[in-house]
Amino acid sequence: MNYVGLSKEISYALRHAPWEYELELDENGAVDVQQLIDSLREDTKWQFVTIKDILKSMELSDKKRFEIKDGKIRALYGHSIPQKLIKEPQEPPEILYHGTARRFVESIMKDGLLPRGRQYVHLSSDTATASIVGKRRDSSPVLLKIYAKKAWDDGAKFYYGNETIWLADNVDSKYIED
Ligand code: HQG
Repeated sequence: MNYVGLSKEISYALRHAPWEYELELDENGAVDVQQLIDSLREDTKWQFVTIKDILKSMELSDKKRFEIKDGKIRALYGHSIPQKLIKEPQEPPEILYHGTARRFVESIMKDGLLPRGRQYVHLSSDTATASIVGKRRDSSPVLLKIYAKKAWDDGAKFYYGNETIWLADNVDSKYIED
């Protein structure tokens, strides 16, 4: 079983294109695991996929991308679907980080962090995670320091993703340090 491939396909289905899988996400972005399995099985590549394979791919994964609860599975972050998911704002840590490419920094320091293709801006709780995120786009990424608690105190909304990822609607450049 190609566990990385399975994780990528589930990410695509739950974050970006549930309709391609005839899945309807609830207001939290969750769907019955069995429905997801039935849908994946229509593809010969995943015709024998089981819940055990999904659990194994989550266990082997470098990141905590999904959560399974009460028979339902959801992506914890990364969504681009038009349906805005319900998330409860939560007070963030004092400082968060954002790893990005050098070529984006000027624009970010001017316009702030914008969600771009996704529903939320993605922030990291530690520099190691931010560095991994940034390296997807630049071999020497820039780690921006985000004064998250200050932004929260001023009314900006933050949302918990997982132990290392926080989400925000956007981040004004006055809370960002290059
Ligand atoms: C940039 C992966 C110019 C921003 C990762 C980023 C993460 C701006 C890019 C998760 C900008 C958007 C999300 C502005 C933001 N001007 N550039 N004003 N505002 N940007 O992929 O945070 O492996 O949507 O810096 O690890 O890179 O898929 O966001 O470079 O956790 O599970 O616009 O996706 O997780 O890129 O990554 P993305 P991201 P997975």
